[in-house]
Amino acid sequence: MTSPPERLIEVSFDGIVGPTHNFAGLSLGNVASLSNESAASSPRAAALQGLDKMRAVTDLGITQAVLPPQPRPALSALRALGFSGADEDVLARAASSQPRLLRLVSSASAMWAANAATVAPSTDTVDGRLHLVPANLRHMFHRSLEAETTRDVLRAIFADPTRFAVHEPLPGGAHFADEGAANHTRLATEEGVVHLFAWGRTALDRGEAEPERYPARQTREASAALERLLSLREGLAQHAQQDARGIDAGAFHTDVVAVGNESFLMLHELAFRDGGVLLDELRRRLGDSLSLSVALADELPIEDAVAAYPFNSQVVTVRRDPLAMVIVAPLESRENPRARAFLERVVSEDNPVERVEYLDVRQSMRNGGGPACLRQRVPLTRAELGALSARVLFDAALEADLRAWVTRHYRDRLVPADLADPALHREGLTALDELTRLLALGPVYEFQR
Ligand code: SUG
Repeated sequence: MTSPPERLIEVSFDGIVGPTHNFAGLSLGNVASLSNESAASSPRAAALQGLDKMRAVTDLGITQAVLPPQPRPALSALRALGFSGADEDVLARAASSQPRLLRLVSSASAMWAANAATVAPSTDTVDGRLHLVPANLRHMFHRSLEAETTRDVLRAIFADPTRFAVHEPLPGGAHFADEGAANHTRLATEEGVVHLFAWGRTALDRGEAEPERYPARQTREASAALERLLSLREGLAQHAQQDARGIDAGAFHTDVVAVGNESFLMLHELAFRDGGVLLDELRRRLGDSLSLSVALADELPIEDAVAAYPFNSQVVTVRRDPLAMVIVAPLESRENPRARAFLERVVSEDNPVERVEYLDVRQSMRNGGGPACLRQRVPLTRAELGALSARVLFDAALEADLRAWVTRHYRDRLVPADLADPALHREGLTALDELTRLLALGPVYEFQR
């Protein structure tokens, strides 16, 4: 007789918001990013909102952890592009000749940890190790700068090679553009496990039904490569195309219009192309205990879903017996009557969802990142949890250290013109150097080597 598989503990790794958090209008197809371009930001408020969210999720009984920000402005990228001299000169030259480029290399976008990687837990893989593939984020220059540092950070945390495999980001250019877990959901019931991979366009073959107004970021070929690298056991993957109409309305990632947790999946009808066929297939594979909540466009127009982000919630399991879940949603979806009515309907239905908690992550939301964007889910066995390197698990002591650290180092107000200030760059290096010691991460950044 074989014993039942061990119950996994889902650890929520949130990206700590970086000291250059600002509104630069960088992401075509991301409505919030474009509409808030050049508004003043508050890096300090953003980072504290992130810590408040981690506290709220911890209080729900979830194991919470952190991922550090990345050094920005990324002078290494400016140097690679031919700007030379001392740090001050590199900054000054980039600021005067290509201010837009300075914005790109200054984004704190690594805060959206859902885009950091795609993960398969050890229960689902052929070699019984946890696999992580850092996302190459090739679709957008400012995000592509994250991949290598993310890999190094993940290798510092998931350091034990007998338990963890941290792969290289996918190679090449736009053909294998990968956005990480924003386009991936793991569903699990007593009857089975499905890794649902979503993609928006094809790279090698002629695609069909692709968006016209806004770009599709993830390719089908990238998702197929992820399935191979994650070393998933036979038959666990399911691939689906994002609905082009959703992308054209601003659902640049699947997690803007769909979220799943274990036996529960909530989605907008414009999340997937041929969504009905997909849901039938999921029911067939996962059985009757799979709960589905679908928002129809009549009830919740796609524009409201994109503006208020009810699907960019975290859905967390708060009790096992009987199974109970909580939706952690952004405040914006309480303020939007249709988004709120939809979430209330979900709570009222026969499914594991007990209630909704609304959180203020407005600084992140104004760049198109809700609660779900801010976290990477990593399902671990108890032994794997104990084998993490570095001090990344969020407890009262780490929380206090991080709050003090943010208050010490972060500016309260930033406008894009401040990005040229050499003092901002120095403040960032000092803060991050201190943070790596606080988190016992070792020298993960290039500037520390
Ligand atoms: O990639 N915004 C991010 C938001 C990512 C949200 N993540 C998930 N849905 N998982 C993006 O578009 C905007 C930055 C700016 O405009 O300053 C930005 O990069």
